Amino acid sequence: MRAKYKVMTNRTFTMIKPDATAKGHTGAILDQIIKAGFTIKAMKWTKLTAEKAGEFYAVHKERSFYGELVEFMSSGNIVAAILEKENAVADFRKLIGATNPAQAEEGTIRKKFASSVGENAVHGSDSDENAEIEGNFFFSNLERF
Ligand code: FUP
Repeated sequence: MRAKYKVMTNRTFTMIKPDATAKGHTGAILDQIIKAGFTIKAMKWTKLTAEKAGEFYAVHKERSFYGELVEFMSSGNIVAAILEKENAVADFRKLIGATNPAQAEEGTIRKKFASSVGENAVHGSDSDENAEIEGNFFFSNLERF
């Protein structure tokens, strides 16, 4: 494989979701992310249209919760960010905890700040490939440092 096609393994992508921004948890969540050793490479405070939320979660199009997910993700402000750390994808998934906060480990971001499986405070990429795709969805090359 030539170097230019190599997907970076030290970056992930996150969103602080509308439930968490509305409840005023943005600062506390960012603080926990930074204290866990992640460096912010790109970040923006924004809001998804239903169309853009649908596009981001297109992989879930056939799932029963897709409509609700799109409605929720376009219901308020989000913070989108690219994060860097060694083993970023796996370490970040560990930091945020299980999709369903009821099953998330004590101390994880979802355990502390999420209220349900649908409104679960944060997103974290599930692979290096998706981290790259999702980061590109929100950020141009001029917006990452
Ligand atoms: P995760 O990777 O932990 O964010 O979880 P998934 O990719 O499986 O799901 C993406 C989003 O779909 C979740 F964050 C919330 C929503 N979802 C539901 O609303 N209900 C479910 O049963 C599963 C996921």
